Amino acid sequence: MQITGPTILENARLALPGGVVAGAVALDQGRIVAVGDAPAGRDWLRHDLGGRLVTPAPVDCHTHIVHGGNRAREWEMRLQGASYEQVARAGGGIVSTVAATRGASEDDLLAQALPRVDALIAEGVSCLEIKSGYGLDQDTELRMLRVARRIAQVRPVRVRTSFLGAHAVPKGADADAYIDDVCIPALRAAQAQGLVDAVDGFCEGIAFSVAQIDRVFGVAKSLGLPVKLHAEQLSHLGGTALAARHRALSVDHVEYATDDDARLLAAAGTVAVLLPGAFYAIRETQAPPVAAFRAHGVPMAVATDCNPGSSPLTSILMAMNMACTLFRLTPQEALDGITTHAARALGLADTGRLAPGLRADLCIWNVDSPAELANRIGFNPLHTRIFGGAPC
Ligand code: DI6
Ligand code: FE
Repeated sequence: MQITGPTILENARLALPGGVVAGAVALDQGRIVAVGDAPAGRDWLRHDLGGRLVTPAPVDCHTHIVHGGNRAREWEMRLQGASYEQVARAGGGIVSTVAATRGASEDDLLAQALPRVDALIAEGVSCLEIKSGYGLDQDTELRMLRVARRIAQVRPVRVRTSFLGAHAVPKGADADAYIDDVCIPALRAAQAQGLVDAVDGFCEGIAFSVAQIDRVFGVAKSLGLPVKLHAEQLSHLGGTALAARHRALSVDHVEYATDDDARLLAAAGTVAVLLPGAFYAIRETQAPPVAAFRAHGVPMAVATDCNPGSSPLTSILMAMNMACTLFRLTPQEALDGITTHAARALGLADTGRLAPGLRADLCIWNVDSPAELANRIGFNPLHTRIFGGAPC
């Protein structure tokens, strides 16, 4: 498909938040300029989409896609019966990826990440969030963030970075000393170099306490950076309430969140990011409180959590499928979750919806409905990806 000037994509099914309508979408100069009825006048280039579904391009709002090595061996251990927490406490888990990441150069890390990035782009993803957190020392945390920024220079995709120094306690370190002497100084250095868009943490028994994360968030605030948090993934520790108090962009995982947590999130305007790939891969049995999120009006995003341990997933369509099958989201909720609410989880107001004035980041699919998009497993019905107005 060619888009050389003002263009109308007509005879389409348009996925709007809440439902699908028949109509057209008009693009000009990299922006969406009309949705619904095709504008008249002007010389528009016209493409008949033959009734295909047009959605906002997916946004993967939670990934650890930059990392060294893999954890296939640990997966084999877990297949023999070890739990994710047992493997972590035995020196596997996040800290084993830390060793592989520290040992990799910037070019190595980029080369390892790109095939995963390409898999997401092939499914239409236009924007991805990338976290640090496998360095746990200043050099490596900054190296990961530089690689994340480079990805947006070598591929047609936007990248939002999150500093995740508070991801795990390095082997042999004291958690409090690590936060004060390594994590916070690294955050300040990364921010000074323009490498950080948001600050994240892992609030969990095998990671950091509410008080420790609170210190990191205090520094984020003083630097003018928004926050987000891995919270209530394996147990209920109170991270969600902390994040709501800091008006976080998102809380992520939230399997063990409560009805009270949902109320706090709604009041704070914080997005709940559901990560069904991690739920699946670690054989979690407690599903997030979707009914409470719905009842209180908490926006639910869906993402891959692409990482080598708890969610070795590089398919946003599979994340959609799993959110429906495992968490019983409707396909429409799952689609809103990988578009509108995912953009909001990154604080992005210029993408994630089909609306005039937004960036022309959209996908044309060889399907009729969100259900058809989410239903098949391992099948990619992408017809055309349009990124900032350009098919690519
Ligand atoms: N929760 C997760 O699911 C990932 N990080 C986190 O805090 C797991 C990362 C890993 O297992 O390497
Ligand atoms: Fe994660």
